[in-house]
Amino acid sequence: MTSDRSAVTILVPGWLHERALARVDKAFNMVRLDKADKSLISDELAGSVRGIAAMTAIDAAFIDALPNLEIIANFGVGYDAVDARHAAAKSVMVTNTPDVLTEEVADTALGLLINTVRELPRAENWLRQGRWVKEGPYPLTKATLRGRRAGIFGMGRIGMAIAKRLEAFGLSIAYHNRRRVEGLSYEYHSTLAGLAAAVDTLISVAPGTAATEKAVNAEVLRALGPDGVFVNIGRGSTVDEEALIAALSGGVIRAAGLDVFADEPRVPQALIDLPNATLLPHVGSASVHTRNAMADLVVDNLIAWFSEGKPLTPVPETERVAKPA
Ligand code: 8YV
Repeated sequence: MTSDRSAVTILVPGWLHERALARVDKAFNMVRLDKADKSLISDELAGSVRGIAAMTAIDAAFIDALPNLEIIANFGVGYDAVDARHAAAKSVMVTNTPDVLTEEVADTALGLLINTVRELPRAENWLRQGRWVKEGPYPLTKATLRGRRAGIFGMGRIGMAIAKRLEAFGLSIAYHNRRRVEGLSYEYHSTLAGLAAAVDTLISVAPGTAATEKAVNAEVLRALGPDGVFVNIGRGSTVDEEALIAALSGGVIRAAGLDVFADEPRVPQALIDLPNATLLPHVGSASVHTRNAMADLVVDNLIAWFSEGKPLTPVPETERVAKPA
């Protein structure tokens, strides 16, 4: 079967990592499209596409426009942009890129937390702007990591890797998930507001789903309290950004460190203007090393599907989807 692969059409809508493009092109018949818009699909293309490799939104209409589609290989562990439930209903497999980015994202989360608490980017700017010479030392930071109690919203693989690091830093750890994680000794809270009330440092690693939409809201931020620090390394959609801006400007919480936003790459000017917000342009997994590994996993999933009939990392919604005979 392997020798047939070059005849299999894989559609790549929008931008994709270069290494993934090169490997898809080598292993399959790659067709590129400006974007995942069904009006761009010709009748001929519609019938021939059997796989998609993408890091863009793939909605139900796009899936429906491709009658012979078998698999969507998503670049990223988060697959909120892919309608996986619709894919499952249409017997289309969806894969993501877990594990290979876990440690990188956890490293970034810790860096972002320390930058937020100890104001390191601002301290560096102080030096660069010549203020150390002119005005003296950078002011002592009001916040410290010492004695902090961390709460993790989303205790999956990345949440665990963050917790391991936080333990090494001497912080206590609690978490909120839909369900308690079997065999995990960290304190569990059945509600996010309950977790926020019990800690002063809330780290969101939660995926973007209907259930987590704007879950970090005014009530949760109030519960976190005036020394509270909020870090988001998961998805921007899990936060009510207006409530966060209000909490940061009104002293409801002390500071926030954000790698993800509701409408990327657009970041609200009000957040950019806030001195107690530390902002990163969604770089959680963005090293050459880790993005190469993610690119490889995207393509290896396609290869495994078309040669073995089983992908390496299916998402839970489509775990039972079988390869058409
Ligand atoms: C990716 C991410 O960069 O894996 C994820 O879910 O958020 C990032 O690591 C992103 O998905 C690519 O768009």
